[in-house]
Amino acid sequence: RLLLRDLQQALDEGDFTLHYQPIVDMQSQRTIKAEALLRWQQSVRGQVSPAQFIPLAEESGLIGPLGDWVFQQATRQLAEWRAELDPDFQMSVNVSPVQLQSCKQQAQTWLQHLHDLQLPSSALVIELTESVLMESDKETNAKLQTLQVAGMQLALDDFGTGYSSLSYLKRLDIDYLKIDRSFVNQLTPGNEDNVLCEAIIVMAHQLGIRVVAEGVETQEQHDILRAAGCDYGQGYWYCRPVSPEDFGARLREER
Ligand code: G
Ligand code: G
Ligand code: MN
Ligand code: NA
Repeated sequence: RLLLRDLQQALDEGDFTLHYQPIVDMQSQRTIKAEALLRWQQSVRGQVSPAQFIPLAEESGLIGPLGDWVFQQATRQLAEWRAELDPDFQMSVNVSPVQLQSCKQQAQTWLQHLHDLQLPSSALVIELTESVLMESDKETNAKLQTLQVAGMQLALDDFGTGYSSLSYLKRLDIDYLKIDRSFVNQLTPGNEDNVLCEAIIVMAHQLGIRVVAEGVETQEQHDILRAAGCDYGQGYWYCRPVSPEDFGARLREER
């Protein structure tokens, strides 16, 4: 059984790492952003997925310090890549709704941190799941608005899996919508289900929202999405989540 003690210890001893997965421009297939993904290599269990330990971190309050660590690590890496390889590079970070709710000064803390790194807020994309929008209280909305006014961008993750409502998209002024990989999986030429992805893309564009397709695993899926006007792609067909060293090497090769 996964224990809070193990998580706390992992944080104290530096056993968490971040891997990065490319987000590519569908037209040029250039890597223009990365999503930071948390990894935990545990001595006894091996790799433990965030899907397993994030809920425990949320229940216990450890999501605060853990989320801070992710933010600091990802932004430091971003500053390095922007300075060395691409001044326009962007980083996407997953943020738990509980993390947003638990820290009163979250927006200010993040903005100050970016300022210290001399990073413009627009270099950062915060990925939220629909649960944030569904349950969001006044305070959470105010925090998100503060971040957006400062230039930070918001992405709605796993789109299509929850109780999606486009009214949320408008209300929060979402910048990116990430089509969940369960939809992208189904894409095959001539399949009637393709209209789902196509409709999402058209609607998003009409609302001024750009679209990222997640879980692109085949060239066929890439071609269908590209033809449908999808802006960005992410998935094993382009590249798996990789270590910072491997990601840097990939960027260097592309640039
Ligand atoms: O890459 P992977 O299969 O491990 O991701 C599983 C889930 O964990 C995904 O839903 C992803 O959004 C989430 N996740 C990955 N990294 C982080 C993180 O740093 N913070 C939070 N809150 N969730 C994360
Ligand atoms: O929920 P979120 O979208 O943040 O999580 C991203 C998750 O998707 C990570 O666990 C990442 O490892 C995984 N992932 C990325 N690309 C692919 C893909 O092409 N196929 C599958 N099955 N998973 C992917
Ligand atoms: Mn995500
Ligand atoms: Na997702």
